[in-house]
Amino acid sequence: MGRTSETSAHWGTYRVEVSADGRGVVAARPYPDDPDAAPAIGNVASAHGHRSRVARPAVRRRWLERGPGPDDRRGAPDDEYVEVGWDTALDLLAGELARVRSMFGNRAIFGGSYGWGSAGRLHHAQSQLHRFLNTIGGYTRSVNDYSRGASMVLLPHLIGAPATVDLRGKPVSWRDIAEHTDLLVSFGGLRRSNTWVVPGGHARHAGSALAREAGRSTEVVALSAQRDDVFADLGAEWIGVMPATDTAVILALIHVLVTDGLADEEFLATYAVGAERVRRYVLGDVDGVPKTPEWAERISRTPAGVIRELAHRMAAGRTLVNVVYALQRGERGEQPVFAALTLAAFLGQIGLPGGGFAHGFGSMGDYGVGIAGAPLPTFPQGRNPVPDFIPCARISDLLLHPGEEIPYNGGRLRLPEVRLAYWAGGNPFHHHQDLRRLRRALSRLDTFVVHETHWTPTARHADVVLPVASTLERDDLAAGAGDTRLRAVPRAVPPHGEAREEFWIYTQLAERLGADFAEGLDSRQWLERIYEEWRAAPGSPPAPPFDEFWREGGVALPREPHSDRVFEAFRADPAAHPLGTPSGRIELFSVTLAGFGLPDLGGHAQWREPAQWWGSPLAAEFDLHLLCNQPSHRLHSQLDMGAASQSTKVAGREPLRLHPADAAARGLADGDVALVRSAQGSLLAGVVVTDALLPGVAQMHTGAWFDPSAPEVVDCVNGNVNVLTRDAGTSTLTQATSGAHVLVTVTRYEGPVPPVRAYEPPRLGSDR
Ligand SMILES: Nc1nc2c(c(=O)[nH]1)N[C@H]1C(S)=C(S)[C@@H](COP(=O)(O)OP(=O)(O)OC[C@H]3O[C@@H](n4cnc5c(=O)[nH]c(N)nc54)[C@H](O)[C@@H]3O)O[C@H]1N2
Ligand SMILES: Nc1nc2c(c(=O)[nH]1)N[C@H]1C(S)=C(S)[C@@H](COP(=O)(O)OP(=O)(O)OC[C@H]3O[C@@H](n4cnc5c(=O)[nH]c(N)nc54)[C@H](O)[C@@H]3O)O[C@H]1N2
Ligand SMILES: [Mo]
Repeated sequence: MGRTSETSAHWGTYRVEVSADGRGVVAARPYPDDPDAAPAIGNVASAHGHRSRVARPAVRRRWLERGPGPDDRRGAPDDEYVEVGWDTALDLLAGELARVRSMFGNRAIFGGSYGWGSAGRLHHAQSQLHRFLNTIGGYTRSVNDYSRGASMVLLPHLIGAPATVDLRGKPVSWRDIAEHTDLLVSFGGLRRSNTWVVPGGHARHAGSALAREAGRSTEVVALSAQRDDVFADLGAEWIGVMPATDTAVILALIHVLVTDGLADEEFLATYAVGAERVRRYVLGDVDGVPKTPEWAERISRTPAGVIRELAHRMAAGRTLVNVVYALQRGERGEQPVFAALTLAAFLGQIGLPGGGFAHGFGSMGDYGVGIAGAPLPTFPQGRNPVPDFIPCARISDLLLHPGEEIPYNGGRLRLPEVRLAYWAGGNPFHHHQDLRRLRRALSRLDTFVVHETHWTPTARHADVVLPVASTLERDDLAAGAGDTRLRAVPRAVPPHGEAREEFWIYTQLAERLGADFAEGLDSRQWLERIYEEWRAAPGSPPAPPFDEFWREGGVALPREPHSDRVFEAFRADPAAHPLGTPSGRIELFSVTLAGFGLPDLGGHAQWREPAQWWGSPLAAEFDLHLLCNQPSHRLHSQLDMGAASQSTKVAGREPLRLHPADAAARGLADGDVALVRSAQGSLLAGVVVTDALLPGVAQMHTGAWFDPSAPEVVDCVNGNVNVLTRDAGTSTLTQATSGAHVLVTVTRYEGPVPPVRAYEPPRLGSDR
């Protein structure tokens, strides 16, 4: 029996058991006192030394032999890599960075590198990459995220930037709900499995116990196309709504409040602008269409009587309106957020304890835990002198349309000409939409560089792949926002094969390029430095010197509740504490947004038909609405080859859930292989029949590794939903991802079923 070692991931804090020789990971086990440990821990041991680990630096043979340049064979299943020594790899890469910089300037390097990487304050993959690129003159960056990209751009116009930050960082807490809230209405389910994940990880999973506690005193209603979308033990009431149609239901709720005299006129007059415009719109004065519950039923299939009754219940007591992130991750995804905020304003409870508007319950594990949290140690990134950027979900547009302009947030962005993309800590073949289009986009690059622990599909599209040490193979510090403990995360085992810390890689590259990345310190010294700088900073809690902290395994963080909330101060005195909007109030009609004159978003919340919904012309051919949401047994695509993730697979690939009527109509039963097609692409999936879905709705999790090894059959044999989704911005305002859903058609797959090859490394040759 070997040692055990404490570690931290985005899916929690747990213990790994090291093999007797000290090199391998035998088991990973949750702490017995973790009230809701994540099943994803069960992926760690099997994935750690898996054959899909990148063991040595590798260069694509075609790039090595032909030099940098566009190549439409990037990612071809039979593409060969040449394993090289570190010196060769670093010389080649430094030479290529120097070439791109001198010929095209630093803006030709795309270093946005979106992705979650792993938990850890020092070895944070993006911070490390950004710091390195800044030391050599900067890079084209990306802004916003795939999680809440539409809301991040929309909400500052409606409530101002500080209140937008609060909505994520200082929301109404589960305790506030337990104490004050009569009714919690959530658009989108409160999924327990989503709360297993917290950016940076938490010492223990506190959220679900708090949710359960709240569920004892507060009525919970969830509107979703899936009945099992809510904590099973929350006793929530389910209201079915077809995907992407919530806005219609919300407008009808406002309609009832207005027509039945339930709107809080005083709140609207004091704290909001534009209520009159909304009123005229919902009454139909503007377009001749009153937004009645009957109108909403025709769009959403939610019964009119249910909507009417819900409006009355919401007005009867303290009500909190929650919107999960997924609702805005679709075309016209701003509208449900805009409409729900408007609804909360008509109810008049924004800024009251347990009332108002929330945007994150059921989406992230730290949401509503209610601890303010101290500042955390960070690795400084330096300054990026390059002004160019894209909203992160416009990556394919960037590479396919250099020099062109795209509309964004009321202005226009010119897309720079990028020659080299450098990715560390993300998996665009997991996160991006329309993977066929992404492949075309990546083929335009001169050079694609990827740092990875595993041969992900993204690594398999890269020209230079550098193997990096995983969390278990390096010393780090970890904590998430609102955490109770800053933890030491000691290295459990030595790096796999020839993998190295990214810190070392950037130090070496910077040296070759005449830049200074490390300031003369090694990574252990930097760990101590960021800890000591944090400890000395004003606002940090009392903490021991580094050596003692490391020996103890961590230090407690204060458990203060949130204070100085923007909405509370605003409610108490709107003149003294105006919101950061042009009017200083909640803008239910925004003159700014209206003034942008955008074709797909106006000054107030509106029902705008998205491209992907059951009523669209496209639905004549693609007759099922597929929800593509977060996986329960992994984080995104991470460790998909691990035991827990693999235990969820059906017929050896990602499951597709279908309503019994939809399955029967297609001759499908549990365990069958289905062919799923959209206007964008096709995949194979394993069938699960369940009455937890509305008829006409299907569901698959994101995160199965893209497997293009049988192109004559489908685009992905392993069931990666992003071959199906459409790469269209949420709107010309926000330009965020619209990956949450897509219209599809499903049939029985009759041919011989191709094997899944996603977790095999590519063909590897050697220069030795
Ligand atoms: N259709 C659809 N698509 C979606 C979504 C959806 O709902 N539907 N959700 C979107 C959302 S919200 C998000 S946040 C994104 C997530 O997208 P990503 O964050 O890109 O997904 P991950 O699988 O977490 O990718 C992280 C990668 O980093 C690697 N990694 C881990 N540690 C390290 C490290 O220390 N260094 C380096 N270099 N690499 C490391 C992992 O092996 C993994 O490949 O997906 C988005 N995509
Ligand atoms: N276990 C686990 N937890 C995770 C993650 C993970 O990969 N694994 N990823 C994390 C990340 S990065 C993020 S951003 C969050 C995302 O958090 P969310 O966006 O909240 O998560 P999803 O599971 O994509 O969607 C939640 C639910 O919304 C419902 N839904 C989708 N579209 C609609 C709609 O149009 N109307 C209604 N009413 N409901 C709809 C779906 O039924 C879905 O189950 O999750 C985080 N939590
Ligand atoms: Mo996310």
